[in-house]
Amino acid sequence: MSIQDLEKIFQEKIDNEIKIEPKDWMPEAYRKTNIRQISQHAHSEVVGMLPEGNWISRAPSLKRKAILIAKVQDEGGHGLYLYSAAETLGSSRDEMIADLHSGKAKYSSIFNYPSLTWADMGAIGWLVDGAAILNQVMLCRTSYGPYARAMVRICKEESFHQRQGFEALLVLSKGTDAQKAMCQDAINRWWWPSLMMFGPKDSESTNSDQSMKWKIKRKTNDELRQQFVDMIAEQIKVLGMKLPDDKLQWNEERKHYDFGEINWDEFWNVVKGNGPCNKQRLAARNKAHDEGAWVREAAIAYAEKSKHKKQAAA
Ligand code: BYC
Repeated sequence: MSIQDLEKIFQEKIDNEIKIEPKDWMPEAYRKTNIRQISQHAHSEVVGMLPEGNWISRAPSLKRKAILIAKVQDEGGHGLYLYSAAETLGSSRDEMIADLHSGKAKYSSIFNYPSLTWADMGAIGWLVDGAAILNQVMLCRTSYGPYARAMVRICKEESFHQRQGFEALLVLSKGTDAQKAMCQDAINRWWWPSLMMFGPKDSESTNSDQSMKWKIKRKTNDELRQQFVDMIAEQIKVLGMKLPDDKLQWNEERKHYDFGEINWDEFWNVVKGNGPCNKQRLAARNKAHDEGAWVREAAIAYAEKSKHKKQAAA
């Protein structure tokens, strides 16, 4: 078959909402874009365990600790499904992890901010997982089959993550003056970085056009960000707190909330590795990887031993 025929079949599948599967022919750029996005997503899940992991030993009750452990474990699991999905495109896990650890690969900007108080656990669940879930519900319909299927399970778990975060903040918002202040302070610090999670403005987004055409992305960065603002601007009323944006206002004509300008210099600075915690996060990942070397070596040795035993018995 000629390359034109293969491209035609590929495009027809995309147009007819038929998923692209690992063994199907696909343009090299489609493969690369998926490897890029899925591996960045996997890295975000794994690095995303760090700001919350930091609070497991300091959770205020046994119940909160159990919930937080479950959430952080879920994130590790999400990373694993996503690395597996990226591997189906021909990239090895070792390669992807090496790129993360060397600082070459990107991961979500949000995880380069520090988690300073217990209220940050609520704010991360409500705002960060809230932003993640809007983006990820769309990805359940992404055109690459293994990625779309991984997202279905991930979304179910993210939905629990968001609710637990909101509930943790709700308790603080009804607490003492100090607890209320801690809740407001966490919202103030996490709001703008959460908006940055959706990526640059559409006019600056280098990958969006092509990814929308290939149905890898179903909504643009700005569309999802607006959807998030509209959702949170209503939910915050239940908490009786304020979003740190004087320009936030319902626009009757647009039927959306208007909001202030994001600090894009801050965003790009964090993406380029100069955020408050970039170095700390990569150091923690590298340390965990080095300290886990013996587990990987033991697993390989065990697999070899089992293989020899089977061969000897045959
Ligand atoms: N941070 O052309 P654009 C979670 C990069 S974790 C850093 O719009 P695209 C959770 C972008 O990569 C949730 N970099 O890109 C875990 C591109 O650079 P390259 C993570 C960013 O890919 C634990 C350049 O900027 N979710 O749920 O079309 C606890 C231009 O951008 C960011 C995902 O990963 C950023 N925020 O759109 C709690 C979802 N934004 O690669 C929660 C999957 C942009 O060309 N990913 N860049 O060098 C996506 O949906 C898309 O990749 C994005 C960006 C919407 C993020």
